[in-house]
Amino acid sequence: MGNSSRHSSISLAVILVFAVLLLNADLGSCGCFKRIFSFGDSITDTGNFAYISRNSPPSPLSVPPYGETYFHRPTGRASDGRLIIDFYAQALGLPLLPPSIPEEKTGKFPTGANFAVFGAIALNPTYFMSRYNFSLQRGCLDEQLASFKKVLARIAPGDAATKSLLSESLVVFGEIGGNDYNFWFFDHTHSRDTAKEYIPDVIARIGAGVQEVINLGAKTVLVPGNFPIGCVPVYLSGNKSYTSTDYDQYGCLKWFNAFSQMHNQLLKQEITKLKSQNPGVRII
Ligand SMILES: *[C@@H]1O[C@H](CO)[C@@H](O)[C@H](O)[C@H]1NC(C)=O
Ligand SMILES: CC(=O)N[C@H]1CO[C@H](CO)[C@@H](O)[C@@H]1O
Repeated sequence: MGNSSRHSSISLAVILVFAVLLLNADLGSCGCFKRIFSFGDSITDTGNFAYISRNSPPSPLSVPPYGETYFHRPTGRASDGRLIIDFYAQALGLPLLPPSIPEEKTGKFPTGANFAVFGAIALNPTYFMSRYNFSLQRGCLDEQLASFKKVLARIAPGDAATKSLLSESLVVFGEIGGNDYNFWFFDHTHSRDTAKEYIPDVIARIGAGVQEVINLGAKTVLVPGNFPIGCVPVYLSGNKSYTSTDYDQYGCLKWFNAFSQMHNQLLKQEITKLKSQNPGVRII
C-alpha cells in the first residue's frame, strides 16, 4: 500500500495481532525456520524504499513520527512502530529482517532478508501501459523475485544448495497487489469499478510468483490477503461519501471492503489450486 498515516498504523495493529495469532496457531514458536524471506509493499518494507530514495528529497518515511514508538528513530518503515513482518520474526524467535537492497550485492542474510518495497505493485508496469495507456513508475514483484534469485545464487549457489536453504525458510509472500488497485482509487482517472476488471490478473501474478518460489525449493509459504481497506483512514478521507448507505455499521466504506473480499476470495481459490499442484508444500 502507498501512503500510510499514523491512524492507519493503529487500525493495522489490530489486524496484525490477529495475523500473528493465526501464524502462531499454525506454525508455533518452534524454531522450525532458520530464516524468513519476504516480498511485498509498504506493509512489509523495512527500509528498502528509504534506501533507494536516500539521495532524492528525503521521503516522509525518513523523518519522525515514523519510527517513534519502538525504534525511537525513523527506520524506513511506513509505521510509527513495528510492521507485521517484525512481529512474525519475533514470534518465530528470529532477528528482525534486514532490508535486502542495501546489502543486495554482499549480504549473507543468515536469518533471511526482506525484498518488499514501498509502493510496489504485483503486475508489471507494462501491463497498465498496454491495457490502460497508464504510465506507472513503480517497483514490481518481478523485480523483487529477480533480486531474490541474485541473492540466492550468491548465498546458496547451485540448485541443491538453494533448495536446501529454502526448505528451512519461511517465505512471506505479501501483502502485494493492494497498490495495483490503489492508484485507481486515489487518481480518479477511471471509475473505481475499472479495478475489478483486472483482479484475476493480479491474483494470477501472485500465484505465479508463489509457484516460482516453490519451484526454487520453498516448503512453507505464507500468502497474506488484502485488508478491509474500507476501514482505513486514507480511503475514508479520500473517498468520503454523504450517502449514509455507503457505510456499514462500523463506519467503514462498504464498496472498498467488498472489493478486498473479492480479491481475497480469488486469492483463496488460487491458493487451493497451488496446494493441489504442490503436495508437500505448506501454503498458508
Ligand atoms: C496515451 O496517453 C498519452 C498521454 O499520457 C496520450 O498523449 C495518448 O494520446 C494516449 N494514447 C491513446 C491511444 O489513448
Ligand atoms: C465521494 C467521492 O469522492 N467518491 C469518489 C470515490 O472514488 C471514486 C473513484 O475511485 C470516485 O469516482 C468517486 O467520486
